[in-house]
Amino acid sequence: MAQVVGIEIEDGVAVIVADNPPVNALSADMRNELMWAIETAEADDDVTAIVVHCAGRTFFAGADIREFDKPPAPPMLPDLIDRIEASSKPVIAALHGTALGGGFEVALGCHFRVAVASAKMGLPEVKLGLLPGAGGTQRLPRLIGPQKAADMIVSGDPIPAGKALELGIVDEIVDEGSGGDLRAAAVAFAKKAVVEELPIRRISQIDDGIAAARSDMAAFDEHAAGLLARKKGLDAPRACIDSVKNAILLPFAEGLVKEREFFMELKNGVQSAAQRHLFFAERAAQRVDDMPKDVKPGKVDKVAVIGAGTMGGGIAMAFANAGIAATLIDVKADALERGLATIRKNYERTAARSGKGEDWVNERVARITGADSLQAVSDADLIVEAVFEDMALKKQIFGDLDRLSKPGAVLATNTSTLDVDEIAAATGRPESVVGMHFFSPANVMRLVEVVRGAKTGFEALSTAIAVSKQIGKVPVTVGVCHGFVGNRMLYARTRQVERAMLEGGSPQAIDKAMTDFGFAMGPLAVSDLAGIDVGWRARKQVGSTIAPVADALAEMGRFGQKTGRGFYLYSEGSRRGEPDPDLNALIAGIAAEKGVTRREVPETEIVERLIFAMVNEGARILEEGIAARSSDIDVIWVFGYGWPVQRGGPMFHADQVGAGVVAGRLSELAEACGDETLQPAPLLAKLAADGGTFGKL
Ligand code: T1G
Repeated sequence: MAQVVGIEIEDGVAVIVADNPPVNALSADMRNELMWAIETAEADDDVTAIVVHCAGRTFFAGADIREFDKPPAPPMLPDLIDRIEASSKPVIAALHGTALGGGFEVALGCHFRVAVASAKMGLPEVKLGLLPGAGGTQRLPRLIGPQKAADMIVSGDPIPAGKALELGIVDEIVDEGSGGDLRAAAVAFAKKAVVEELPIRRISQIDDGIAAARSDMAAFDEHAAGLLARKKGLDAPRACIDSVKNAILLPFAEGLVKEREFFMELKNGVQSAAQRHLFFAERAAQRVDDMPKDVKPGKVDKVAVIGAGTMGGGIAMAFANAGIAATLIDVKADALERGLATIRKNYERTAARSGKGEDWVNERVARITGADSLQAVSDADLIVEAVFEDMALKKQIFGDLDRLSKPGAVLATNTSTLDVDEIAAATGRPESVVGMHFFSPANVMRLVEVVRGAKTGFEALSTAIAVSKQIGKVPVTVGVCHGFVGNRMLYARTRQVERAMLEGGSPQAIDKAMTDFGFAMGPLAVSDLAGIDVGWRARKQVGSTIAPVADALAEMGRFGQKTGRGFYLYSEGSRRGEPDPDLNALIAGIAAEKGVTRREVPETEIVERLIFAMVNEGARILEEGIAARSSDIDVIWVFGYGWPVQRGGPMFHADQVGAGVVAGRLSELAEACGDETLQPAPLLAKLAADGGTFGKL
């Protein structure tokens, strides 16, 4: 039996110490040995109380997600937790790090909980397409009330120890700042429980919190409806609510059985498989396979951002939010002033929404300094160029940066499509040049495409990845091509959106097809939101003609929400677009010019053309080595473009549909629509022929 659990006796207190790096996941071995430990401690007459403690950086961070696709191995976690709770001797959980999921459920099975102030705890299962499956939906409502429990379980977000103390989840907080030692505090608490004969508190037997709720189910249902309002298309949140409701209405044992049924149904469903895939894909995406082990990222204490426009301002905020001092540079004084004013307005809006005060706004704003000269880059460890998409301008700026920035500084460009190698060639230090493609709004969207140029050095690459993580982003390393990965696939989709419109699909039918698929917004509504002119300018840079309708609208000054008219009409102050009866005639006119025959385009065909065209482009991207793994493409589309998490990403989705089906439909559509770009890419055709999957490449 692998030794992941030990027992150390201190003055009659059995300290059970678990040690299973990196996060003390509750693997089968761990569960086995914890069961042995609790039974051994309880059977030992010299033991008067028990502490459950974890070595390393965190208390149990949950069940071992890697085990979910294997046959279940006893003891099952709910049984272990029931055994802990049944102990006749007081059991104290000593919490540090992130007590999450099954780890938090173990803590709830203990009779008392002591935590360091920096500890966090929660039930993130919903983010894996699951629900707490080891009693969490039955114990937490009994401890803090069903509505507060539902908030934690449906959001999946952890809470700090202080909040847990307020809620009555934690009994004592240990202040490490004053040298408090968690283990010693937990042992002391255990001794106190014995000396003062504290009644052993088994949460499964607490009823008053839910008895009150039982008499007003309407209140719970109303609260639940509010929690589910923004969870359209997701199975797990609904199951979370139903299971919490069972805690109110059913005896504990029955509620536990139902919880297990919900858990197994979700675990075996495609939505959880998709979200578990993304959990590991997000982590894999941060690995660069050929990065030498001894390469260390550079420290980034100071960032300079060039260009005070929407992107530059958002990028400066992203660094400031993580406590990194940022200098926002714009040689045009009015642009700089506007940019800084926008940043302040953004923080004021956030403060108003979250109840933070003026001091918080001023403290954030103070982290961003304005400057009107490139000289201001001289002491920056990282410079992010975020001017508009003009190659000549970017090359000129990088030539200046070469002269003005300090040795070893990382020179990053936020270009969304242009050739990073060409930009690097404008400097004498191409090894320091890398792309860091942020997504608008840059202070919100988590994706950063880290673009590795042919000459980008490992130090610069490692620094860009590490600092992206440091500011809470999800970095994915990609290669150089027009549009890198995300935008290149977006162009493939845009081409099909436009062709579907010319052939007869209305903007609202196309958007509905995508929102029915699971996107929060359809592509045309997104265009109106971001500004049709943004794509129009980028296409003009490269002479692209894939979007004749969008280009026609832009040339008419119909940029979308910002001008009140785009693909939809927006009444004053409204962000909700209404169909424009004149648009159909405009589209029909362009179709006639291009000799396109109009027809009814079924929703299924719209979905297949848009999604399979993206998959096809993803296959080409993999063939060319622009993305290192198919799961990187999934991460890019989920974190950069809002691909529905319950569908795991374009390549995961293609694997669910089957390469043969995708390739077959693409061939048919290429024929029927006379569009050669829809012919299956060689890699896709090969997977179709071999019965392979992108995930197993
Ligand atoms: N199982 C297996 N591996 C895990 C894991 C887990 N629960 N959590 C992390 N890892 C791996 C991760 O893949 C990475 O591996 C390494 O640990 C470091 O993780 C019954 C059913 C704890 C906040 O959802 O949120 O309990 O890449 O890079 O940034 O009701 O990991 O090095 O090979 O993320 O410091 C519920 C998931 C499970 C927590 C640490 N628990 N983990 O973040 O490190 S379901 C969770 C996290 C459950 C019960 C249900 C984070 C972290 P590698 P990392 P980090």
